[in-house]
Amino acid sequence: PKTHTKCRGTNLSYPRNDKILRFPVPDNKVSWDTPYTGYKPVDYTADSVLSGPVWADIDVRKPRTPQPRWNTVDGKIDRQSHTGHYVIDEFGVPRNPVGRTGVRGRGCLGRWGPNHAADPIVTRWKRNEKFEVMKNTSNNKPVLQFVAIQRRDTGEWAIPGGMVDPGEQISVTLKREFGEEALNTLESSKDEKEDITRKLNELFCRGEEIYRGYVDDPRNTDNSWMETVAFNFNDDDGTSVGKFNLHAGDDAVGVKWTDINSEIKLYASHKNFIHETAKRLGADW
Ligand code: RP5
Ligand code: MG
Ligand code: MG
Repeated sequence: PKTHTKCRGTNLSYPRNDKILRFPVPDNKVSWDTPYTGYKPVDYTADSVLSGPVWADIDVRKPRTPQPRWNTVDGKIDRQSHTGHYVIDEFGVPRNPVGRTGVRGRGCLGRWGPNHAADPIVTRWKRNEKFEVMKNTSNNKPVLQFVAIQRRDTGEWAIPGGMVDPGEQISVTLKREFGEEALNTLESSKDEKEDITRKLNELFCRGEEIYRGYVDDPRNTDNSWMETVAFNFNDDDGTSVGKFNLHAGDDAVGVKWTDINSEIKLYASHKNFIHETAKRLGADW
């Protein structure tokens, strides 16, 4: 993307900490190529990150700290960006490839540089009581629905995506996060889990890649940002996902089949991924 909007703004507070306000970055000052004299982003890394959980890096800006291997696979951690080679800035940390955000440090993200996620876009055609596919009467295009979750952190509706664990295959992350957030597998019994795994394997074996790259996520900073790989799994004849019992789990507080159209409001840049999915499947928008 050429710019981002959800991770900058005047008087915009940082997620999960409303005391941290982003330094304003006007549209024409996003690019690092444009000088911005007086640019003083706040330096913020959340306590939850500084306390050293397994999913976070150490503060590499401290002197005599071993440095990660940027722009490559560093042990099990993928520090490559889908956007290409990123720059290491004057503080020795990665620079956001899209531009300024008004915050430096890591905010509440664990990794310096790209933080990799995967987004499963699970879709079906909207059907009436007679199981007929419903159409938008003005253009005769079929209406698509997708499984959306409501995020605990911002309350916004979103694709049930999540972070790729170090060394984890994307295909595994997609299934795992869908299971955790939309089917609550973290709290289901062993039998239920086996049943869900079987059905998920069926549906998730045929997916279409929709997007791979930077996400305009409200947590992004000048030095840490979200990237994702989004895949669409469409239950074309309505016989597979329809059987699932949706049940919000983990960081999701709600889950539902959501009609897709241009009015939809979603977290981060998820609307773009949903639009792309609708286009590919020839659905109403
Ligand atoms: C977004 O954050 C990604 O597109 C993905 O949906 C999500 C991953 O973060 P968590 O859901 O784990 O917070 O940028
Ligand atoms: Mg999750
Ligand atoms: Mg998630």
